[in-house]
Amino acid sequence: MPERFTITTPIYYPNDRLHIGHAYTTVAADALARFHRLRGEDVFFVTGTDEHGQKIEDRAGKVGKTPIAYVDEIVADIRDLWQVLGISHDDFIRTTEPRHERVVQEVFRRLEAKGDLYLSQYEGWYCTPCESFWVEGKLVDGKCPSCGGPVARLNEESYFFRLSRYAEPLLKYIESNPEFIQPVSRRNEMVQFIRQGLEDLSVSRTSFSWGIPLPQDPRHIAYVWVDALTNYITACGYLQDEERFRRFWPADVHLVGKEIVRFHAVIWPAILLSLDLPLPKVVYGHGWLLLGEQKMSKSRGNVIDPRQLVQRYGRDAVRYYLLREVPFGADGNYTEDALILRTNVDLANDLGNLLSRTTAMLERFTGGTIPASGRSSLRQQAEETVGRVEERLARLQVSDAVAAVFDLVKRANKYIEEEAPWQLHRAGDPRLGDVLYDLAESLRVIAILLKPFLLDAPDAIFRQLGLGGAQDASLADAAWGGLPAGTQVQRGEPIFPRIETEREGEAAATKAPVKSAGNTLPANDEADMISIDEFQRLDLRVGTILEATPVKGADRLLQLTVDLGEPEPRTVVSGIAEYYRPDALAGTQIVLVANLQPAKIRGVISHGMILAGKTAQVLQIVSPREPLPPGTQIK
Ligand code: ME8
Repeated sequence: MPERFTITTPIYYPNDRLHIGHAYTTVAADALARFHRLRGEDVFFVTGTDEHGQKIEDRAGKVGKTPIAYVDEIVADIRDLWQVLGISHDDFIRTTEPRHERVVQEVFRRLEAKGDLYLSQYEGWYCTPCESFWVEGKLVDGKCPSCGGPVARLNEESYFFRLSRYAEPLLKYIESNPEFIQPVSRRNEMVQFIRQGLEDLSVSRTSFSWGIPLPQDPRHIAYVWVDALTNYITACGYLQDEERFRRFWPADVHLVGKEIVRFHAVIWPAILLSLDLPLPKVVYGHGWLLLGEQKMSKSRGNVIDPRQLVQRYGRDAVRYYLLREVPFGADGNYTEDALILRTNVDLANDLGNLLSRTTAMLERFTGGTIPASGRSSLRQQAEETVGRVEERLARLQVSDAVAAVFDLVKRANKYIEEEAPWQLHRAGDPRLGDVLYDLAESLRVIAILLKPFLLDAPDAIFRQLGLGGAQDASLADAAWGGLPAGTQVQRGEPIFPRIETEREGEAAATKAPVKSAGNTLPANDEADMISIDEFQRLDLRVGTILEATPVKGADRLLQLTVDLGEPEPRTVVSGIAEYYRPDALAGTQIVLVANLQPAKIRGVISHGMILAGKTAQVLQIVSPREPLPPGTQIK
């Protein structure tokens, strides 16, 4: 029997449309689920919706709908969103389903049978957006300590769960299972919280009706958090399919946002202890996506719609950004600029160019046939990358795992520069075959390792390598050497076209000198000025000089070989020989006018012109302040 892996997301409130904060958790859980499937494990990945409670009842009332009609619409929208993002959940649980209502009622019976349920009076505060009870002393300036929103005074009859009884057993459990609450900072918070002592928890309400009635007293409805947390065992088959339940429970990972770790790492395990059920292996509380300084949240209304981003940039770009940008566990700022930059640099430039350069060189040098390989220079790094991805995902370091794959992408790009296959080709060097095989095989391994994270790119890479789709490839197939010699590559479209932004126009505008009274700068005549459109006709790009050699019979000229991120480097003739020694130029970054008509200079065809500043004494090549990927456009 294969190993099994159970992973859950929070079940989201369908009180409003979801935003990229929810997509963040769900895409991360999806990546982990896909990774374990890639390893051949039997995965159970569950997400769903938390549909009861006062918040939903109030919200539905406000728009004149019944709660169920209200949530039905939003739940349909949520299911559609997960489809748009390619989420591969095995179950979608709604707390309004009969299978769940039965389990919640039985849980209440069992808590009572255990002596953990008693009737009393709740007097204190309630935060409806968080669906949380608070004692006076915990409020901050009279507001909810979790979301900062207003709280309401409650005074009603309620059943209580003897949470206080479980403080000691919980502390012991946390101590002997250091993996249980992650990251460590959240574990420390929880330990501190429990050490202060746990009060019994109010677990029923009588002042509204949208929820599951307690079997022992139907005037009371189950506190929505007890209802919601129970979803995890319902989905695994508790009290319905004991065999399935034994197989999939306890969950390996409850992935949640940091604000609800308390419910998952204190209340939920206490309930499970009372039910004599095993506790989840890991509760991981990740950080927040912020918009400016603030948490993106439905109640604040400062939200970004993931669907729009997918429409604009594609699902792989959005998934990549969510998985890669913020170190998993920490908070991070969302900006669309960062999404565009990630896409252009990592996906279009690094990954996309590696594929297009590799397939272009194969077409040119071998007629598109994957050559046989003798010695490999990338094998070791590729093998280490597989290990690194496994090890990082085992520790739920999702962004670091993605970064490990892109380190291999970068290494392969560097390898092209180092080995200069076009020179090997020119020289008839037999190492050409080894180098080209290395590149194509690395791409195959990269595509497999990307399968948990990206959905379309791995297939596209496989197809361009002549391997059909990537859907059947498993992690075992990432072993080096799986690409058969003789395979015919099929060069295709760029897998990630660069995203051109509307702001290009603005950037160009800032380059125009500002005319003002008393301006001492040389003022341009209107007639001398060019329009943005004219400026934009210039294709200025960053390049890296690979090699510089003197041009025979011309003292002032150097012949440069420049990497512009294209399949083959460019030859450029430049009048800088009096200022730079050829051997000092390799590795220097330059700015090239890339769409200049080719010109023959002293018998050498020059494809472009590099920019430099010149005074009477010196000449300085224009370089970006910090290195940029070859091919980066200057705007
Ligand atoms: O809390 N950044 O549901 P919810 C990162 N129904 N993640 C975010 C986020 C942000 N800005 N905003 C939301 C509930 N999330 C309960 C859960 S579970 C038994 C019941 C994600 O709709 C994150 O995972 O308020 C957070 O914990 C969850 O959405 C809250 O979703």
